[in-house]
Amino acid sequence: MNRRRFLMTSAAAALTLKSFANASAQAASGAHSATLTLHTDKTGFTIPANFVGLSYETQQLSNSSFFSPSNRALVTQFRALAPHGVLRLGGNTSDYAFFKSSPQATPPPRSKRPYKVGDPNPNLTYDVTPEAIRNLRGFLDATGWTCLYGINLGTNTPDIAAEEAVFVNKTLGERLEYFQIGNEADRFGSTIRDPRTWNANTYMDEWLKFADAIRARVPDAKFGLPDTSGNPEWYAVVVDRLIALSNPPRVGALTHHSYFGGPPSNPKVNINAVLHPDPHVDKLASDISAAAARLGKAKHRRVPYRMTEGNTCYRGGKPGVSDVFAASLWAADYLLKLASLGYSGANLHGGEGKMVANSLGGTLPGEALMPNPNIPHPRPFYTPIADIDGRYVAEPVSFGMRFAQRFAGATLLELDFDPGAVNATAYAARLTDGRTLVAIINKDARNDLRIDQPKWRTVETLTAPKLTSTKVILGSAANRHATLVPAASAAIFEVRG
Ligand code: BDP
Repeated sequence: MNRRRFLMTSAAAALTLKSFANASAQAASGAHSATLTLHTDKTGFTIPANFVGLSYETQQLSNSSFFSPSNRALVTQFRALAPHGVLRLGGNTSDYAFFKSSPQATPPPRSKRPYKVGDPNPNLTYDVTPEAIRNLRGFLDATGWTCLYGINLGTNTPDIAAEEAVFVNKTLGERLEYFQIGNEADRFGSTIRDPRTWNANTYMDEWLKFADAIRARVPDAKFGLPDTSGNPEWYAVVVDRLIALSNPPRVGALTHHSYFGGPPSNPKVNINAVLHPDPHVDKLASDISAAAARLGKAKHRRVPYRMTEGNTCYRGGKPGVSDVFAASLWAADYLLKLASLGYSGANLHGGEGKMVANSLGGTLPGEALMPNPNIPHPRPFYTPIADIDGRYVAEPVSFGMRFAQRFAGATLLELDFDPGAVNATAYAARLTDGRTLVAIINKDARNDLRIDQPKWRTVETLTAPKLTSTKVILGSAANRHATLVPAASAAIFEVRG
């Protein structure tokens, strides 16, 4: 009995699966062999059923028929993405929203501040009406999704915030996961607050005033915070402050955002870079998981952490990177990586071009990089669901999300994966029905990856003619043998035998 056979048949938990292609076969086929050891007895995190999520600007609510059950084509897109996802409302525009509780209600006065390129126009204002919230409830019911609801901290009052929270809580009911107050407040020092005094502590002073006003009227209210752009010092301060309170607000999750890079003009945001491992992802995970563990220890319960807004390239995405097949592979890998790092979910940002443009001062700077910005294209470039000529279109990013969605509800299994020189990643998990899946994402532009698992069955493949293709094929390839994951493609296998 050779070593491979012994390990596969032994009662020992580790199931070692080694490829057998030899060097000459490699040279002939151009494929490199991977070594994969699956530890079926070593479980990792269980991926929540509602792991996959989308993030939209709060200003989407200014059009009360957008998130509405009558917007059937959008309902269909959401359902195709995930049967139980999480819709997060926030973004830069959330700090300019006005909850218009009655036709007579008027927004609070605002202090004047200069316009700053890349941030919302200081005069941006729009109404969120009770009708928009009622329609949002219908939309969530129709999709099976729940909501993280962002409330304006930047240009609001605690009283109006509480008024809104009462209505949202009552209307969304069990479809509301938690509130968030303020979007990327760690950046307020360069936008809507005085940089000389703004810091994590002054943020918490303000945040607690809002949270307390809300709790006074919605005693069970739960909150996600600090929803920063990723500044680690803020989690630490926020957790210190929460631990010090005798009667702290309920925390639904610690949250942060993360974009691979940006802005679109940055040459470092390119296909090759987005497909390579990003140490920033691990750093953010270690910071937020440490903060969540510290808060959890003080509260004697597990505190979830969630990546509530992110994508390939901030400032609306980059043409040729955010809107092509490379972004599918990026999304598939990024979501499964976050799941393996214990995140409770991830919301990729998008929505209507006008709303995301408003979040950036009125334009999508990526359009300046297009040879012809008049040809139809997703606006913003990174959006998972685009509105192109009045039709909702599933964009490349959303196919990566659908790929990762296959793992929703599953428990991750430890695996040692050595793809050699090939730029590939692998994730394994046991589904609730007992089946074991392995996802292999070959992000290498040139090299095929040989896996040679004749007993495994391919259940899904994510492919496209080229990394720059805008059309993506997510195929269910049931029963195909698992021998190869070609360059620039991904596959999910069911482990058998
Ligand atoms: C985030 C903002 C969001 C923007 C996005 C972007 O929260 O409103 O749309 O960046 O720059 O930081 O694309």
